[in-house]
Amino acid sequence: MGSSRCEKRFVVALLVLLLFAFVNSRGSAFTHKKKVQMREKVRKMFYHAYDNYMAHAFPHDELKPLTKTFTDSLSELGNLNLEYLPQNYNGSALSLIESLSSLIVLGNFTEFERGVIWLSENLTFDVDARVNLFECNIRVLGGLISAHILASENKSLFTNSLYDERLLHLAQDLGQRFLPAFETPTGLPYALINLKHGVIENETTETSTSGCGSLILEMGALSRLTGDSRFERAALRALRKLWSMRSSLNLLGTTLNVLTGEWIEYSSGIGAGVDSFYEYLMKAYILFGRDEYWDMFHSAYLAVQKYFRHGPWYHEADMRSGKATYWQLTSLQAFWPGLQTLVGDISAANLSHREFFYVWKKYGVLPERYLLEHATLHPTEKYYPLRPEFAESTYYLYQATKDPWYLEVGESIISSLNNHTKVDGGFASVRDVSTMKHEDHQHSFFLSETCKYLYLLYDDSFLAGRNFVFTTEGHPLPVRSLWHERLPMTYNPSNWTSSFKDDTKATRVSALESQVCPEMIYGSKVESACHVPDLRVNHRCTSDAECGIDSTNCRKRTCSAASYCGLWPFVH
Ligand code: DMJ
Repeated sequence: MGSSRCEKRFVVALLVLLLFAFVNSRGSAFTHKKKVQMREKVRKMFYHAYDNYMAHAFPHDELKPLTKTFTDSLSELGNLNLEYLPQNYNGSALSLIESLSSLIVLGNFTEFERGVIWLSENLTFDVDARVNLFECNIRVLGGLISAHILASENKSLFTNSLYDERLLHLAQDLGQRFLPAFETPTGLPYALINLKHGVIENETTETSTSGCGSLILEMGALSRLTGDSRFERAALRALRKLWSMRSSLNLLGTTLNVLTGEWIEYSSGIGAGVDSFYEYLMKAYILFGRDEYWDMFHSAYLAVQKYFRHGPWYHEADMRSGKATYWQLTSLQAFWPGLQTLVGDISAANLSHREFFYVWKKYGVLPERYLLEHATLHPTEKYYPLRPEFAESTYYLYQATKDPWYLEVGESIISSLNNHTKVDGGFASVRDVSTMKHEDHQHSFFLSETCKYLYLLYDDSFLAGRNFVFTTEGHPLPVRSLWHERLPMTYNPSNWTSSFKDDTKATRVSALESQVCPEMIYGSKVESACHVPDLRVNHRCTSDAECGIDSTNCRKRTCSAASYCGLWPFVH
């Protein structure tokens, strides 16, 4: 009996040792060499996409990788009737504009310079093309502004000529062409604008929350760079109007009428039609330091956590009642853990990120829509158009925690993309994730976002010593004290969560934690975001005392038998 107990102890000790060895080997699985290999894989992916675009589609907007032809998608986004386009229209080199900041992140200044010179000499917005204001803002205006800043910072590297600020002039010209869209009684902009003629007669008056509520980063940056305040004023007026339309629950709908300021679709979530609205409130606060943005974001964030969140998932709800409407996961929602990481709500981010990864693994890539109640694909929205959101969140979570598990997730994303979407002529969208049948389209955000976030996951030297905010299209904008009304003390690399490189030094602080965590009194009710991170960034623990407080329901997390903090159910 005594010896068998001893044997058991020995076996247990051995198992513990093996587990330790396994955990350590997982931790060290990503050696520097492996990171370099992964980075090089992503580099190859980017150039496979970029070179094919340049060979078969440039200067048109996007590549059709199966037929090695092109699509002028920017105008098509807003202009279903192609007869609006002039006959000799050659597109707006959209994928080149989108690639510029990625080329700098990859360290290819020569190709960046070539692109800047070509655009400076050839790009014009004086075309009779009807474009989607939001898409044109995040892709073209954002791409040009970011590239202008990067070109100005690296002026001395230009070999063939001096950088003459031409990208900024182009951005200013484009911004001016946007302004007529804002001339509505509400200040909410039309969704579509003709670049040459302004708002056309009988233009649709319907737009989305993200369409009119996420213009402030690019328009604000344009005003700061040019000294012309009209752009920022227009975007801010629209944002304030939109915020004033929130319900008493601090929720917004998805679509609205720009002339009357009335909601059309009352159901909303954190995905399509709304996503970047939340993102831009938080990022505008970081970029411009205005408390107004933080106040809006804070209220909106609490409302999302309260009415949309169900465990790690986010469903949709009616803005008036807060009652759940659609129980669906959408691919666009996958940006949310990244945004939560910026806020410092790491454990909530980690939980959701794991669920997105579960669905990613189930299908090989993320389907556009997934029915949570039935754990199945949506009957029609089964596609995966090379979206970046899941890679983006993986990048943010790795930056904040340095947990090598996220590097493994990145590896899995990279192999899925290479296995399922790489074709001879570039990277093709997936039409149906259950068959992996392709669609002839390489979206420009694959170049500006998907590849960029994956590259930064393994090599973030571009960011060394600098603070950048990435726009919703992945274009970096520097956080400048000159643009700031008040530099947030917490947005400082030394006390930001990204500095937690060493597990033993981790402390329970998070970016902007002081503003997320305090209790707020609404009437007599105490409401709180109450997030306290777990002691260790990898959520490992030896006792309950090392676990934090869950941000959604404010319940204390406990340490499981497997030494992991979580909201574990009681086992009787
Ligand atoms: C991108 O254009 C942007 O990330 C946008 O905010 C959402 N959709 C695509 C990528 O999926």
